[in-house]
Amino acid sequence: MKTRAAVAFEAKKPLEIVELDLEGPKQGEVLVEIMATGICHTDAYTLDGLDSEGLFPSVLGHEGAGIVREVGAGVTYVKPGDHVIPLYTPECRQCKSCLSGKTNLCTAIRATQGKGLMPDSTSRLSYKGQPIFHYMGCSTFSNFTVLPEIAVAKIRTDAPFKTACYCGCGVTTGVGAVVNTAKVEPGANVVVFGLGGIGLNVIQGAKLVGADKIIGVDLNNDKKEWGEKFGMTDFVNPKEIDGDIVAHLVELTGGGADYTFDCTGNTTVMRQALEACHRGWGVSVVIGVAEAGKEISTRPFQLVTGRVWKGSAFGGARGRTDTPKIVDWYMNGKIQIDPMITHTLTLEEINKGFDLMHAGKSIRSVVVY
Ligand code: NAD
Ligand code: AHE
Ligand code: ZN
Repeated sequence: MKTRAAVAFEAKKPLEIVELDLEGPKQGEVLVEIMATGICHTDAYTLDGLDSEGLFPSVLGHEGAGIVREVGAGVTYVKPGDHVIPLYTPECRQCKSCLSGKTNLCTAIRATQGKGLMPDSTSRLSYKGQPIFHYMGCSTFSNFTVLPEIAVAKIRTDAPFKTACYCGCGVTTGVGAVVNTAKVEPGANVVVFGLGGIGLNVIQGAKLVGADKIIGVDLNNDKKEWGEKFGMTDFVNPKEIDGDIVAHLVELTGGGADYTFDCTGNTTVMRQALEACHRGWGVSVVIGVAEAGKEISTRPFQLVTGRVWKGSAFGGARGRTDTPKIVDWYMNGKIQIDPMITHTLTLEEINKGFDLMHAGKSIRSVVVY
């Protein structure tokens, strides 16, 4: 079949809207009509050529929601008509990682996913006879896409696509990092670095679990009002304080934060986030994705004296099990999504979404097909 898609033909070039050929679902795969997709900073990072796994030409996008239109042989989990969220962190429930109960990082199809291919090592997408790479196993910047059945989460049918798609990455990542990875407890002091589409969800997760102080750190003063909408109690712009940001935050938290979260992808900020933690027990969670070649460092003494450095992918959420629950939390009013969708675009306008993100003018732009 044909599908309209925004293709990343080359790094650092705008996406091009073209009609692609899409092969139908094979054994264990499903065809999904994507109804809406968010634009996450990770899409921009890959398009900018900063991802060591970045491949071109490819169809980016990993924050979608849609409807199953066709299923391949042997598919039992979903049927045509089901509403689903594509999962860049699938859940096979059979691999060593899934069975460990210790991680959400299913390994069943990770190797081919990282090569931009389906599990049988081929692509379903092509343009003028040449294969186009999939992206993060999702490629939601295509109106139709093919996914393994273990890489879709079935969600309730009354959730609007335009907001539910954000649970395919940003909402689940931010809220999940608080609830699943850090396990923030009521009364804790929390510092969130980077108040974008992820950081604001960390803030609302911290508020949800009853954190006490929730301090937001961002270079963009417009983010103060945004943070406050979701439960931030204090705002710090590192450019506007006297002296060192770490010392400032340690002072503000009465000795250091119980939990800090990096939602910037900047390795200098990651170090600051660790060092702003309380001696003896503070936990710092790296969520931001750093560009290829970057490394983090700190004095080992920071760890010897009890600070803990952790990372979180997709908020530690088990794809098929936890994503539908996050959608329920939204539908039941426990968490908010609507105010964060600042821009709704057509597929033809998708490059505007990247521009708005780079200019710090959007929280989430969503393309509605
Ligand atoms: P965004 O562009 O919406 O927000 C980033 C925010 O960080 C902006 O408000 C910006 O002003 C702020 N910022 C940038 N540099 C800063 C600095 N030095 N100090 C303080 N604030 C700074 O991006 P997003 O969609 O929220 O994504 C944030 C990061 O999380 C990206 O690196 C993205 O790739 C990553 N991410 C990771 C996961 C995961 O599973 N680990 C999932 C989604 C996104
Ligand atoms: N491919 C990059 C790393 C990119 C990365 O860390 N991705 C996150 C999700 S970001 C979503 O917006 C993730 O889940 N990683 C786990 C995984 O298995 O990819 C690189 O550095 O090579
Ligand atoms: Zn993302």
